[in-house]
Amino acid sequence: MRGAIRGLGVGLAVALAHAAEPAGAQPAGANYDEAKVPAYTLPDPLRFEDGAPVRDAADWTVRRRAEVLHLFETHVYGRSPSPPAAMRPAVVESDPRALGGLATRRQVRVLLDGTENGPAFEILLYVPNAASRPVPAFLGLNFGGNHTVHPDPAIRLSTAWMREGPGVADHRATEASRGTAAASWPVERILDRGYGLATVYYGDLEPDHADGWKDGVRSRLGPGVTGRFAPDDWGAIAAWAWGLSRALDVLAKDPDVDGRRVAVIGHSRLGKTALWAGAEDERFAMVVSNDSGEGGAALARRRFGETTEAITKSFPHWFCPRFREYAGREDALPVDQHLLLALVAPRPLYVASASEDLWADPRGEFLAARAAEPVYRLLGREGLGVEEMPVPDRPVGKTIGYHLRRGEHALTAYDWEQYLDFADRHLRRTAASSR
Ligand code: GTR
Repeated sequence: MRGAIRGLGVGLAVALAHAAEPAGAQPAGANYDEAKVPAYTLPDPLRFEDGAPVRDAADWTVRRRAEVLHLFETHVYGRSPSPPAAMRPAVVESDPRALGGLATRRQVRVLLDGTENGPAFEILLYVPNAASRPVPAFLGLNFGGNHTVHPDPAIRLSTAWMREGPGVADHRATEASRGTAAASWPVERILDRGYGLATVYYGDLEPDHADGWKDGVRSRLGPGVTGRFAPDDWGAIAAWAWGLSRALDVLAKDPDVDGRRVAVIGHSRLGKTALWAGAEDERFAMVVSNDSGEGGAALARRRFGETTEAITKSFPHWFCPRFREYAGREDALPVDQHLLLALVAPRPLYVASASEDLWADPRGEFLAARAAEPVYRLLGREGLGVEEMPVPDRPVGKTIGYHLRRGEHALTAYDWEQYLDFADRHLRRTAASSR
């Protein structure tokens, strides 16, 4: 660890010197030495595929943005289907005095083909009772079932397939798993700050394993029913992101939620998912990526920590089949992750890293945010506004926010506090905007 510091840019050297706790054991066989990061050239966000310059906001908004989106669809995440016409939400539980009166709780089962036994997912929604409605809200997928985000006994226990873990028996959730992820979901704090919170179990959309597509929306709704996926058929990340957009369809019709002020958030693989959802769906008013790493906010060309080879080997189902062709050939990629971040522009974007999470390449996440800035500026927004990577626990940024939290790979109360402050800056109704 110490040796590696020599090759670092000044900013990160300072950052890591400050955070000099030894990083938790990072997966072996990866490069964690900045000095070994190969030279690379990033695709220019402000140049069309044919080499012509993107001259102004209209050029970006009308043509270049669509070009970049198409490249991610056909080379990284895959093409997703349009919303199902027969989709129908059904409120299965609600209580106006949940959490001791702090919130209104609603649980909505979204029937994707309109039938009770068809593909479906469940939204758990909390709306603060003290705030004037409709409220801005955060929407995020969870890893272990809605019942894990809070010990509230009224949350319906998920009956979907679960990865083995605490409180899970034979891939089914048990009562013992209630509230086990509460540390990542400070529900009362979010409500106290005047925001609603909506969450969905990502496994409702597709169980997260190589054959998960057989039980998920990819086989029950879109192409790929046979399992022979075309090179640009949607992967699991695209399926989870598609689910976030379907959840937004429902929230946008909820009288208590302001559908124009919904922030999409995700941690790690669900951070990659939140970024793709925000890139594809411009209805999301703000996008938050927490420690998303490779295939998320981190630049692939740096080959630092997890690489395209490693991720497509470990999780072949996450991306479209064509993405595997770039394993070890990152320079041949027609995109890199700064372009994914640029697709969120001019909307507020927050990228966060953790100092010990080298597998996710914190510096690569910061550099991608910085490299997306020219698009924000072209669209009249200040982006990060800093050149150097900040030291730990010192958030920076304007319309692009960034922090390097001291510590491990996790979504913590500290991270949420920064996202709530950022949302206050960008989503709060000002006197002018509420007219
Ligand atoms: C790791 C994976 C990362 C990240 C992480 C997570 O196994 O290599 O890309 O997605 O999982 O989602 O927790």
